[in-house]
Amino acid sequence: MNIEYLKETDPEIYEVICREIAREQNKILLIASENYASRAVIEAQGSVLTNKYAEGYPGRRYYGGCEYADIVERLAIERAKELFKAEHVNVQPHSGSQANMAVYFSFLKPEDTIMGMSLAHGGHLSHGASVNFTGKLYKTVFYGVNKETGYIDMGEVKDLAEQYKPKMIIVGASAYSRVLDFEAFSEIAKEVGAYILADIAHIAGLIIAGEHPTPFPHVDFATATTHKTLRGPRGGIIMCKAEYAKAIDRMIFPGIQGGPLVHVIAAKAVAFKEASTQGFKEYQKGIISNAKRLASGLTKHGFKIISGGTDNHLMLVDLSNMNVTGREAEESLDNAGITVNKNAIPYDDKPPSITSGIRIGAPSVTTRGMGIAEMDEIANMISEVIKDINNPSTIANVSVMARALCSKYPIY
Ligand code: DSN
Repeated sequence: MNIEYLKETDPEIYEVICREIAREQNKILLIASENYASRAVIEAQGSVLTNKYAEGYPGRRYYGGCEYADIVERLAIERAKELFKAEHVNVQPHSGSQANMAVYFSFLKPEDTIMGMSLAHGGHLSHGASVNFTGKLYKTVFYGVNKETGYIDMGEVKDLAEQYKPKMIIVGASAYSRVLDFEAFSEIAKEVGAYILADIAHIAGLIIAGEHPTPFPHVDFATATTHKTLRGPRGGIIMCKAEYAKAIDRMIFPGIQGGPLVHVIAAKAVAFKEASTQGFKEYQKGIISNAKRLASGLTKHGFKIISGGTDNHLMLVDLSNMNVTGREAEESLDNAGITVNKNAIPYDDKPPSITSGIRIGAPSVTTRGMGIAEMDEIANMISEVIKDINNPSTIANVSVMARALCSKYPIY
């Protein structure tokens, strides 16, 4: 990465970025929501478009000099519409949470009831968690996963919807390894007269590639982030039916945001172009086969995977039978050169700062070209660390192996 001007101007930040590049290169990154954006995405995001104010929408701006911002945003919108087969797209949300906020604020009033997946079972903060604005503004009802199977219990979803009559049902997750049945959710929403929002932040790339069912035409709205399986810049996006377009656009600007981040929108457009290629489809297939292989490798080593495996890019590992907490595992694995995040498992008896599990995802290792054989190596390394978690020499040995593996797969 060429950041030579920065070296002259701000050696401290330059140094930190160099160290971050080395961290990303030298560790096996298994955080399910992260990825390595392409150089082209990073170049667009690092461009002079950051200088431009462009409040409004293409052709209807509140500043002069927006002719190139207009081209950028129109390209991003058209590419996203094509990829997701969506009637309308807004590419301005700065994040997934703001995308969700715009949907809620457009169609709900405070005290309305929303129903989402429980954060403790793999849902997301912005789907009604009590510590989030959604939990403070709205009444909330949560569905979860079945204790025995680890799958979402659609019978429970239906019963809760009938009982609480939510105004909006949210289908989406941050730590659920199975297929989301958008059609079944939408049937339930129709039956109780609820709007339906699909939050596809984690699985956007899989959906584009046809590796997960698409939410459209079943849902009213879909929100996503662009930096997870989609592999673009950090940011958000809203897709919706044409009838909701005006309300959504007005809520993003001027409702909850000011000037769009034109440089990020340019990088989103680049990512959408990359996502339209056959190579991207193969990449998404690779993510799933790597995730499945990691899950089966860990299972062979005696680890319990919630729901018994994965259909997507991630898995939740229950460490209770290993007598190790998620926090201990996260720390020791990172010291061994393998970065994961501690994660509550469904029905966890430990607090979120400790947890009984870790979440593992395959997008980043797949981006750098690793395949089945490497997944087996990684499963072995994880097993060695967790089973000998108090032994510094095991951690040191694994960190040498992790670094050697990473050196075969440069990220940039
Ligand atoms: N924080 C993200 C994740 O890690 O899944 C979701 O927004």
